[in-house]
Parts: sequence; structure tokens; C-alpha cells
Amino acid sequence: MPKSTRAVIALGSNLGDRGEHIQSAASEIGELAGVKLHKLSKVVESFAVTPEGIDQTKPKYLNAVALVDTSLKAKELLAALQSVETSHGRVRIERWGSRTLDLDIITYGDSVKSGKELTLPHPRAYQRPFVLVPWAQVDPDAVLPGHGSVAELAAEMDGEVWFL
Ligand code: A4P
Ligand code: MG
Repeated sequence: MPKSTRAVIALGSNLGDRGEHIQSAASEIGELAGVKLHKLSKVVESFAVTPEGIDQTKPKYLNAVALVDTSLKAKELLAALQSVETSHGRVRIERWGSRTLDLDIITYGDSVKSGKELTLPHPRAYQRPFVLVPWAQVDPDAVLPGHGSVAELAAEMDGEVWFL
């Protein structure tokens, strides 16, 4: 593979066979041209976070984090991930609405940028236990640019997500 960049991808699902969506999406990510799956975290479960806060009436989420090495540019990786979302029947109706599969780029190397199409690191990752806890599990030394140690951030959120 030409010049390779480590990227961190968050996987989430709260509709359908959530575990199957997460596991098969991880395999499909590893089969994308120019993407190699390095590690997949264990799966965590949590209550749905909506713009109004935690909503226990919505289906619960499963989330996981994948570490990948990729020769794709960040926007190419985003487009490839969106094709995987679409193949899992993802439809976009409401912001933060329930979904069969959500794939977000949490970090792409040490890239820091803010754009309509792509913001890196993911702007809400630092406050999300369902990203930080599985990320710390799979990479205890990880650092979230601008926010510090992922393991330390995750430790403050203990109990908000649970391993299955
Ligand atoms: N976009 C910008 N930056 C990025 C990035 N780093 N990675 C743009 C991925 N996409 C990025 O995303 C909307 C637009 O964000 C995309 O078109 C892309 O160009 P989307 O996936 O269509 O919609 P979304 O996921 O509803 O929006 P958003 O704002 O990314 O939502 P979040 O913040 O990802 O929240 N509760 C639990 N327990 N677990 C969850 O996984 N997820 C969400 C979604 C809400 N509540 C949750 C969970
Ligand atoms: Mg998303």
C-alpha cells in the first residue's frame, strides 16, 4: 500500500440486527480498496443520545471502534464509508435519528480540519462514552487531538456504556 494513514472509525447501530450490522460492516470496511482493518474493539451498548439528551424510549445502540490503515484521502475514506452505510439500508431522515448503521471518522492521522463535509477529529467524539470507551479498549495509548488521553477521558465516563 502506498503512503498509509491510521484512521479511527466509529461504528454504531440501533435498528435491525445491531450486532450483525457492526460485525459485517467491519468486515466490509476491511475489504474496501485501499483500506486495511488493523483492529476492531469489543462492542458496547448504551442508551440513545438525541439532540434533547439521553432518550431511553429509543432503541439502544451498539457501538464499536475500528482502527484502520488507509491509502485513501480522508474525503475518499468518508465516501467509501457512506457506501457501506447505504448498503446496510441507512436512510437519513432526522439528525441523530435511529439508524441501521452509522460510520463516522473519528480521527484521520493527526489531521485537524473543519468543513461542512468533513470535520476532523469528529467534533463530538470527546464527549461520547460510546466512542471513547471502545477506543480506549482497543488502543489504551490513543490520544484525541485537542483533548488528550482517550483512556483518561473514557475513565470519567465509566458506567454510561456497558460491554456485552
Ligand atoms: N461529517 C462531518 N464530519 C464527519 C466525520 N468526521 N465523520 C458529515 C463522518 N461524517 C462527518 O452525518 C452528517 C454529515 O456529517 C455527513 O454527511 C458528513 O458529511 P450523518 O451520518 O449523515 O448523520 P448523523 O450521524 O445523524 O449526524 P452526526 O451529526 O454525525 O451525528 P453523530 O454526532 O454521529 O450522532 N447515541 C448512541 N448511544 N450511540 C450512537 O452511536 N449516534 C448518534 C449520531 C446520535 N446518538 C447516538 C449515536
Ligand atoms: Mg454519522
